[in-house]
Amino acid sequence: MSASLFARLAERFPAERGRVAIETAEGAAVTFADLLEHAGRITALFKASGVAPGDRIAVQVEKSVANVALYLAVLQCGAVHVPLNPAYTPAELGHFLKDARPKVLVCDPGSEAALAALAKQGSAWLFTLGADGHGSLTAQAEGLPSDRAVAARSGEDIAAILYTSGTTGLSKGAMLSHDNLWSNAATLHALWGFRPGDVLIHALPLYHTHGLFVALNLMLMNGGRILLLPRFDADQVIGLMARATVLMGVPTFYTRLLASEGLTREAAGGMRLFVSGSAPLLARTHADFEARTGQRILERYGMTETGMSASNPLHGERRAGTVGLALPGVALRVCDGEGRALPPGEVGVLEVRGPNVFLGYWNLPEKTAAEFRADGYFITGDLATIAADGYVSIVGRAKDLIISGGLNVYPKEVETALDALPGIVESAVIGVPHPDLGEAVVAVVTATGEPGDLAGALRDRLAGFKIPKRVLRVEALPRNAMGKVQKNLLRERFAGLFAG
Ligand code: MCA
Ligand code: AMP
Repeated sequence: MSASLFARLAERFPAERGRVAIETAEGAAVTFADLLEHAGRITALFKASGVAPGDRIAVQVEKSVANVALYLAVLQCGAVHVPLNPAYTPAELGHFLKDARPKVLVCDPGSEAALAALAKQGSAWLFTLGADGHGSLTAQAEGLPSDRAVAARSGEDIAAILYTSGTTGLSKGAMLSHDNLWSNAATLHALWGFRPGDVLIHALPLYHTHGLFVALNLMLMNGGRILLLPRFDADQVIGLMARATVLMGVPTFYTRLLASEGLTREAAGGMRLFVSGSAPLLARTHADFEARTGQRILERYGMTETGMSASNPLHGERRAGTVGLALPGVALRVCDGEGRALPPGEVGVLEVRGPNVFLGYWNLPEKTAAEFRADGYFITGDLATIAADGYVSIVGRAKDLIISGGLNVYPKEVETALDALPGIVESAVIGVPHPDLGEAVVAVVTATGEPGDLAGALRDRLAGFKIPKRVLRVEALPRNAMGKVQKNLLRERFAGLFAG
């Protein structure tokens, strides 16, 4: 059998294709037959447009069933899926298109006009997902017979490129192979005890690892049924719990669920699994959730470059404040700066090796080489300890990264955008504890004159989630003897900014 992720997923679809794969918030039931039919028609259109295996297809669309069919179609024709957050501005998108050089860009009808020039510049076909728009993929695919051929792929071929920001401020494309994605989904499927009849509340976006490769792939291989919500809404999710068994979310989901009075033991009674990841879950949230629902959240740890690497157990101790044990087949170690393994309990940088670890960064062989040890371990940049019994705790980050509501923000990118604004002398962007988002983006700036509405001025350059929630003006940024800005001092000084 081909190692194509599409082929492997489809092989696990229920023989009875009339079974429901996805239910939408509007109550539409989409069967596996519908999904395959839809994906087949898009495949036919892509082939007619000259898409060949290995070509990149960039996708910047809102979440929908059509988005799922599109993802499957990209895999079916052997192309490389490049999902992009719809919040990215055309300015941000320019970099991804220049780097990935996609053959096709699919966007929402509303952004067609704004992206036409970019697509043309990159010689990419521009399609829109939805009935409207000049280049409606939906309308054009509708008239075509559904193509059921699946392009043969080897396990090492690239299935997807996911952009993940870099310390230089420019995003790097993490190349994930068919084997990477399949092995991780299969491991989690077994580890978390997925079984026929499981129903997942899907409230995560479809452009990141968590919502796409963990939640979606797992449920597709389980044979459905997904309750697909366009976005996270605490009360809606609580209302659906009576009909569901599993929820996957970022910590902000859990703090928002706890903020709703509707979250009770009864409401959550039919659920068998609550998974949290993408950012640290506070031990307090863990405890509060258990007190309220009687259920212990299962926290796991992952990264775009590696998929999931560690998880608390389904059966056995789910230890709050830890991300559990290395997944079966995955090796984790904590090392000093030179890659020497440290004894249990000592803090160092977490390194990972296994079938889940990506192929490297697209177009960046040197950057890729710098992030791997000679023995194949990938250096995560997360600070961790591993206890004698194997439980891993993420205790900090060696990389200058802010995780806000489960979304990554690289300070350097925001600082570069701020520094380009008139009146700004220099800036330091930090993450500050925030009760809803975990960490909030805060900018500390020095400026000449009155800088005005800085956040507003960033709107056409940066996606909304990267825009500082607060901009604080200071006389001077604290520096060490080397002249480096001491962000730790700024973090301490402003730690209470959002308290209460
Ligand atoms: C939206 N906004 C945010 C965020 N999301 N600001 C800061 N941080 C955020 N995460 C801003 C918008 O720009 C907008 O601002 C305003 O908040 C309202 O936007 P809206 O879309 O209504 O927000 P929301 O629905 O409240 O979304 C918050 C959210 C969402 C539910 C936490 O961000 C979310 O679903 N996050 C999950 C992300 C995720 O999937 N992470 C996994 C990455 P304005 O009005 O000013 O424009 S994968 C990963 O990390 C690894 C591999 C792993 O281990 O999983
Ligand atoms: P991303 O770059 O979007 O793939 O995000 C990956 C990063 O999210 C990791 O390197 C960690 O810093 C963080 N992360 C993911 N899961 C957890 C977790 N359970 N606890 C703490 N940090 C996490």
